[in-house]
Amino acid sequence: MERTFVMFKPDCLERGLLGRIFSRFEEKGLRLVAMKMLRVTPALARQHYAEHVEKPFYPSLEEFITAAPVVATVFEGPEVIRVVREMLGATSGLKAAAGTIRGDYSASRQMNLVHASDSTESATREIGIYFKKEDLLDWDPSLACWLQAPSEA
Ligand code: FUP
Repeated sequence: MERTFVMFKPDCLERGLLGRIFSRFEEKGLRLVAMKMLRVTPALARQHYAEHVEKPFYPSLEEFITAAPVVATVFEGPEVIRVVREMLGATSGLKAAAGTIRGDYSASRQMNLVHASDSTESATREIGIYFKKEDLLDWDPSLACWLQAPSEA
């Protein structure tokens, strides 16, 4: 089992798409293990996007990500890091394939609705930025036995 950090960005909440997009994660059968609503501060944005802070697009990215609340979550499942990245599609909504979240709902490179970790290292780092260990809940949904065979878990 893997865990990944998934953040529903300000455009998702401002556009009233949180429920619709969140339901895709539920319908896929991914297990929610942590969730909170917060406002990203400029300091938190610099920490989250550390690799981008020096890039020309960063000031605009920081303005966007701090402009309204976000919903930060952690999902668990087999190969969940790759699975969620494929559900999101390419970074730009203009390039993301139809059928992906960004392909279906975003027409922007910056306002692409949802962030998800791209590797085990970034998942560990990002989960650690937003959540304490005790915020991550171990639980076993009753329907889990209809989502994967025991040998797959
Ligand atoms: P992703 O991993 O798909 O979230 O994309 P990146 O880590 O490459 O970029 C992080 C965020 O920066 C993206 F969500 C969108 C934003 N971005 C821009 O606003 N302009 C750019 O030219 C590239 C990325």
